[in-house]
Amino acid sequence: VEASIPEPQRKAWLEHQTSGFKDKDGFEKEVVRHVETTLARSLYNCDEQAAYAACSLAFRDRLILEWNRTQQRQTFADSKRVYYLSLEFLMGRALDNAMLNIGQKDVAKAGLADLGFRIEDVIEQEHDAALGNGGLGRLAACFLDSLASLNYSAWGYGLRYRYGIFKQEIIDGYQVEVPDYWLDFNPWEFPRHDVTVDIQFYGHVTKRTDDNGKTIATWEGGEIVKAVAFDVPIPGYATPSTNNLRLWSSKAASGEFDFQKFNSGDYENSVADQQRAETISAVLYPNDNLDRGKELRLKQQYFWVAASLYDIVRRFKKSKRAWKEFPDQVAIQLNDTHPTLAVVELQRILVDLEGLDWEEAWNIVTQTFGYTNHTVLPEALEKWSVPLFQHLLPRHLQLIYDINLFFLQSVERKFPKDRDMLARVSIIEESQPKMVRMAHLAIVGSHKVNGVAELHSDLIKTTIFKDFVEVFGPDKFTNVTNGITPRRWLHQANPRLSELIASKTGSLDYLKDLTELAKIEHYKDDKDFRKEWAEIKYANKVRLSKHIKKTTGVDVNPSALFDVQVKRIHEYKRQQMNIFGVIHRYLTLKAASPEERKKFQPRVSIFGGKAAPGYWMAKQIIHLINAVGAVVNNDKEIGDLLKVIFLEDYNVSKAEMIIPASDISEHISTAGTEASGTSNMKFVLNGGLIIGTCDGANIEITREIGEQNIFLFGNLAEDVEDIRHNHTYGSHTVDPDLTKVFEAIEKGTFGEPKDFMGMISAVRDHGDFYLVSDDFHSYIETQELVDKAYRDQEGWVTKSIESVARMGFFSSDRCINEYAEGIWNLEPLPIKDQK
Ligand code: 8GP
Repeated sequence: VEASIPEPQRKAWLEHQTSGFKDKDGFEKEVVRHVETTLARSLYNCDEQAAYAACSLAFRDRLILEWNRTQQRQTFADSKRVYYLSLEFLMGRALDNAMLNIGQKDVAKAGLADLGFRIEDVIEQEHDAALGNGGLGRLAACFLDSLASLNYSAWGYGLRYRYGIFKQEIIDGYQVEVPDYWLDFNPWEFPRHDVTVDIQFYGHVTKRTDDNGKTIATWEGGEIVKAVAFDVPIPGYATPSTNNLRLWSSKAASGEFDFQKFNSGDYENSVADQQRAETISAVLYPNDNLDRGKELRLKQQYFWVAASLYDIVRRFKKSKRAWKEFPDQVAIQLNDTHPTLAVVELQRILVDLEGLDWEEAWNIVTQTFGYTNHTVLPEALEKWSVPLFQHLLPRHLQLIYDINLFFLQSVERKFPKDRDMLARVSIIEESQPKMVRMAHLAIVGSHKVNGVAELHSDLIKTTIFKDFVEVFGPDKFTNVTNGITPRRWLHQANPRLSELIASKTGSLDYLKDLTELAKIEHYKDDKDFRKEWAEIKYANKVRLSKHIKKTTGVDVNPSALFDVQVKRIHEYKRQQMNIFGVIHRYLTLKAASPEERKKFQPRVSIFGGKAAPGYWMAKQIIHLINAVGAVVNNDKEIGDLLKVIFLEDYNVSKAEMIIPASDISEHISTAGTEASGTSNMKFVLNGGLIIGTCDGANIEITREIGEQNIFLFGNLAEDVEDIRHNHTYGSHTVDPDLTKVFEAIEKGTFGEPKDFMGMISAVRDHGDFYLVSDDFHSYIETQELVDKAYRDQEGWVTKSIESVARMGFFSSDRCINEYAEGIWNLEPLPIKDQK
């Protein structure tokens, strides 16, 4: 089978393996069978798309067998499961991942070659599954990979959006959004038309008293929408474990269309119900770190949460256990506040439908849930208006009021007469209209609350959730620093580097235990190793250069320093500071003599990322980057010394190509604003260095890899508040170098100045909330240090190797094990129990 599967997993896996392809001939046979029968085409008429389809179907067949076995094994074991509820799963492509995790990419490569295809071209045919915005959604995807790889019993629950995150086109330097219709051909999902749940909305509540004097609430009337399950297999790496991701799709409960209306000639309205129902799961909201409070979004949340809980409860009830055992069998993790209604829904099921006492039910609920917070940005904290709740989910609003009442009573006992405290922690904000604060509900309804990096977890305890630390005590709040799966982000994205590392660590075992990377540090002075290390980076840069040429028409020199910032466009992430820095560099180059210019380190500044369609400032930033590129890239005097590239439609599969090609990447958020960041980990794992602020996981990365291997700059989180205060009430002068940048823009160097005035006046006239000017000088200076360090190529390679060697901590496996132990109380399910 595969030499690349680590021992002893390989042994265990082989023992049980009945589902892999015997050899390349076995694989080819299956591909041909699918081409000829499933696809009904002949081999002579098989293009790359058809080869992709057949290859995926062949691998899918293998996955299904293990998937069924895993589900059986988990059911028979009857042990605890974790359910990861996330409104976003940014999965990217599945085929390459499936081949590698099953351990048969070599077989597929050889087989496809026999059939006349290059495996890379076949992989390229797949459309990304892009059911997420950014870091939060990709984290959920990395977690699924780790949960399966570590043999945990786990299910993901999400929504099957018909349209994922939009495709971004850049037209005349502006972002244009195009719908992402990704379901045309998707072999990785299985519709379960037999697994459906009726979900209720609107209606009213009646209350009556039963014979024992107990109040019984009944939610009646309103509208029913059907949730249909679609299952996606999640293969673990080097293990037969294949977990399930269940995505819900919405459908009209009343069937396809209204025959009565149709027959009476009212054609349009005959399908109206169906269309309205299908709207619920139609589209992913394209905002990252922003809450807009739209009714349809709340509908999505309840639809998904209610269907998932119905499923979870149904599974539990089959075991015939007592309700008090529920938290021993079920852990539910809330990925941010989006699924917080699950807290209320479970209480409703237990009290209204199952007849449990309030107290008993509430104990079960709070022991079941854990809540992960991913941001402290106030504009991202979810709030829903009470009137909207009342209209859409009348019974849930009542339950929230009851939950709040009991909670506030307990607070009052602890802090008698502290009315301010009560107002601050209340789940209901006493505004006009009143609002339900979802984060408060999530904290009250969970037994653990975690942040995603040390600094972030400290910040939530001292800022947004400070009062809750006093109410519940500090132990309820914990930290689990984010991680990334090394399977996708090293082995898949950078196969040559992965092999080189394996040649020194002895095997690919390090992909299962990333701390094994430490072994490569012994080779950091080995000449051949260093040479190959540098060659791999160069080859990755050549590949990216070709992509740049193909998509933008710009020639870049792969020997230049590649400086990359790819992530969602957001003021707090400060792409504006980066492009201002690029302009500063351009002005400096222009002012230099031809002789002086020769001393400059050539650079390619590469940007990528989507702006939320309604985020005007983010779109302006994209426009400026493109406008600067248009000038700089065509300036003959500058030539290769500076190029500015905006890569369109940044997504997971593009990240897999871009990240391994970076020399330096930018993680330059205003200190205290980026909860963790995860691409910082991906870049370093691929041998790129980073320039960054003391924010999120950058701090822990520094601690692991050493200060000499990272370029840190800028103000610290603890000083940000005072600096902002000074901007407003003290004297605020713009940094002189930045002023020159603004002057150049205002002179029209990059086109119509008024197109960019929003960005300038945010800094100059509106308090510079993100401290762009305050950090600018230290940013520019640190960039000069980067240039200098890069000119010492040998020193650079040493930094690169040392950094990779010390990245073991940032595997999502470590992270998942921490959740399992500290929050879910969950053990892996040993494979030997299989059968
Ligand atoms: C993101 C954080 O911005 C990022 O730093 C972190 O690495 C990532 O989550 C994974 O933890 N947060 C969000 O995307 C976010 O909070 N989104 C909306 C829920 C507000």
